[in-house]
Amino acid sequence: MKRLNSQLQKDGAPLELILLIRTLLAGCKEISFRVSQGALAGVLGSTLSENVQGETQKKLDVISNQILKDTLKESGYVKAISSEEEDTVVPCNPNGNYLVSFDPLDGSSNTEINSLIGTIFSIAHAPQWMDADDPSAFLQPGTQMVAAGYVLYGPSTMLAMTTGKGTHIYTLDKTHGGFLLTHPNIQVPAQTSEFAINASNQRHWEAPMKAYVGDLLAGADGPREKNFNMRWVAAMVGDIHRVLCRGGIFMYPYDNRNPSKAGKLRLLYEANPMAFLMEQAGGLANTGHGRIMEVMPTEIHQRVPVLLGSKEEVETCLTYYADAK
Ligand code: FDP
Repeated sequence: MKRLNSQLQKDGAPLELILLIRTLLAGCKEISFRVSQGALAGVLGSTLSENVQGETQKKLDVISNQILKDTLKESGYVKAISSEEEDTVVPCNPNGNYLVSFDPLDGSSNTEINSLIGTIFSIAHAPQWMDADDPSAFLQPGTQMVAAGYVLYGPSTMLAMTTGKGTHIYTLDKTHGGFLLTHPNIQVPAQTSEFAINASNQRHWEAPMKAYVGDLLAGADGPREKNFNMRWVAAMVGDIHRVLCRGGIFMYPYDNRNPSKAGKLRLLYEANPMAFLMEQAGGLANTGHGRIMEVMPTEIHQRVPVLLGSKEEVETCLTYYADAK
């Protein structure tokens, strides 16, 4: 079975990017180990890393953030980091060539119920003109990403990643510690009869989303003339993994609970990396008003509405937005 390294080489990734990805994944393997300790993670600690010893009472999302920060800072490849867990950017090596953005532990409320969680990341080139502590360097549209992916900490630990040459899924072989290519070049089915949304927010949605989901729920008796099934892991990384593997549409739309927030999910740490994976697997990723990867960020913690998944289903959803104009 092919290893990560040879697939990255086959996809033409430059050596320094490969080394950076391997460094990042070394941190994720340690997170995987700590996550697997579950409730014991705060009690037993780990023998894997010195740098977080003594901090084992912290929550797993804080520990995960620290692991990734330490690992990437030491690598020398990274000029700056932006993390969902940090108020502002973390400067690293002033001569580093890359910027890394991540959500260290997505769906962290699932840690309490031993359910799916994961790390989501993206990598872009560091502009030469920037200072390492300058957040504006991160304000690039998603089209500038050179790699993106997630590591899912589930019954097995899996990596979904793209460097722009298709989306590949790997499984961590814990016997030798490497990621093996188990699902090369996956393709999201264009059609689906499965959708994912937190329907408890229905009364807060905009009219097009209410109409679209209303028609899905009407099933074979409504205008869609077929029944749909609903799934909600409540960790984006788990829901997107399902959509990548067997199709579906995932939505966290704009809602009017807090009009100052454009959505719940973060552009840099969640929406953009998932959009890149989805598009590389033949799916679509949109805000309802345009392609996610073309959104020009105005600040690093920006939120966006997210509609992504099976191509034809996303297109159908978008017709409701177009009709509302
Ligand atoms: P969480 O707050 O648990 O980290 O990142 C936000 C996120 O999880 C997503 O992973 C998930 O899809 C969404 O929030 C779930 O939100 P709701 O609790 O509103 O359903």
